[in-house]
Amino acid sequence: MSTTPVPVVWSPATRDHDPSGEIWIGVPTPGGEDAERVDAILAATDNTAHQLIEATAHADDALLAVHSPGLLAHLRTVHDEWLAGDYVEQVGQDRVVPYFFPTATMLDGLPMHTAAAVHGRAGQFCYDTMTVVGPGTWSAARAAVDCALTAVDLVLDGAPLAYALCRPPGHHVTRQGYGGSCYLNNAAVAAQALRAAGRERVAVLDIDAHHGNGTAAIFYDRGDVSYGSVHVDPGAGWFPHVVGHADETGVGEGAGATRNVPLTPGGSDPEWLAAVAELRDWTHEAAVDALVVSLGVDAAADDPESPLLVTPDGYRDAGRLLGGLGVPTVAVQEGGYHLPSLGGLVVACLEGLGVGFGHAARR
Ligand code: SP5
Ligand code: ZN
Repeated sequence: MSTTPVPVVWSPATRDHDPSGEIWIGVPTPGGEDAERVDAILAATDNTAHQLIEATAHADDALLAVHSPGLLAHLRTVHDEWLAGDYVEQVGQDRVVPYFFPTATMLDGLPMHTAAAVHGRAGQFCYDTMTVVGPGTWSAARAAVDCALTAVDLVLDGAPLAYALCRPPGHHVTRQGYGGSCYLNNAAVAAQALRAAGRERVAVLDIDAHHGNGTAAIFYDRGDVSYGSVHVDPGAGWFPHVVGHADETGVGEGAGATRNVPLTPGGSDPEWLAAVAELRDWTHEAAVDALVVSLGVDAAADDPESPLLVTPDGYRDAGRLLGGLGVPTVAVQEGGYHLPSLGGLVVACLEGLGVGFGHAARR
């Protein structure tokens, strides 16, 4: 068996984002999507099984292929505008936190003008109160995209598997809306970049505990990029609440190219791995040229953000199942918030993924 290490693409700038908490159900809470996550994952890698590679800067093309110019401009400038708007002095808030959301129900058919006030504009792009923007948010989110695109380059250059240590995560970001602790959709950018490089059919398989509503929405009407996800059932009350149900299967050319497998809270390895196997078989039938794995490890038993009870062995087995597709694979970090176990879970999944490609297995 080969001992080729798995490339782990990271960037020091992914530490720049410091949400300093989140507003949840109206209450400031500690959050959990913190910079320490990057170091927890780095600390679990070793230089036999993994090769650390620093991300290289990539142009905005791939980003503009999945996000609106308006969203990118907003994220790039909104914190500076917030500082200029005197909110720190007036209300003591140095993070961009929306309070007003121009939803379809609010507009009720009226044409929308862009809000003049920054505090009125934030909710045009951000759909929750948890996903705040601070001074380093753009730098980190943009660096996470560079991690994903550098991992794509490695796979296009022949690596069977590359892992992007993206932080902040991305799968909740739609074409022009961010939320769920995510700002730019790293996995969607990676999938689109693989398509742009000539891979005819790409699958995104999302094993984060939450439904990746952003990725699902971006590719919902497309047949060339399929989206499959196992996640805690939004119908049982979990984020993202209104989407991620099993009856969402795609539209138009994308009909049949979306598959959601919602799980009952409390589900553990047997149920979760059965769902991963179902997604694997479904993807196999689609004969894809490349795979993007949205690798969230918040389905783990210790994780504070989900009621699923997956074990490290479960994550290793999930990696094995997906690695068994034998398709060039970019794994992109999504959620996972329990710092003591986070790195081990990621490494276990990568180990399983690598087995499918003849990487060294350690157990
Ligand atoms: C990428 C990802 O995993 N996003 C998860 C977003 C879901 N968060 C919704 C629930 C927020 C509750 N947070 C309570 C904070 C206690 N630390
Ligand atoms: Zn999640």
